[in-house]
Amino acid sequence: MTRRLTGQEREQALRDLAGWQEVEGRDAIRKSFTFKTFNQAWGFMSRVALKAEKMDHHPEWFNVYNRVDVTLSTHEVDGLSERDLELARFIDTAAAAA
Ligand code: H2B
Repeated sequence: MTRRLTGQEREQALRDLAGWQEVEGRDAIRKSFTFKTFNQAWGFMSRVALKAEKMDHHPEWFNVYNRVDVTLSTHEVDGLSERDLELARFIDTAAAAA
């Protein structure tokens, strides 16, 4: 059962996740990643896509050349859930490995 994070849980999560910010006017988090090349950005997106399919939890994202802007939220609860935090942690690991 997925549930929406409490205010306290959200604050703690944002302290733990470096570079992730709250989206204004929406219960969601976002982070922008910049790589050296499109190839690296695409490789990163491919790894995240496979994880997203496995989790059945998908990012909202926007790519221009070497930049990928990622927004995470859980539609099911209309806000942030533990699933977003799990995906965010994976995304940070994938970005660091790119
Ligand atoms: N992704 C995200 N980010 N939030 C969801 O609530 C969600 C999802 N739900 N991916 C999944 C798919 C749901 O629509 C399917 C039917 O399992």
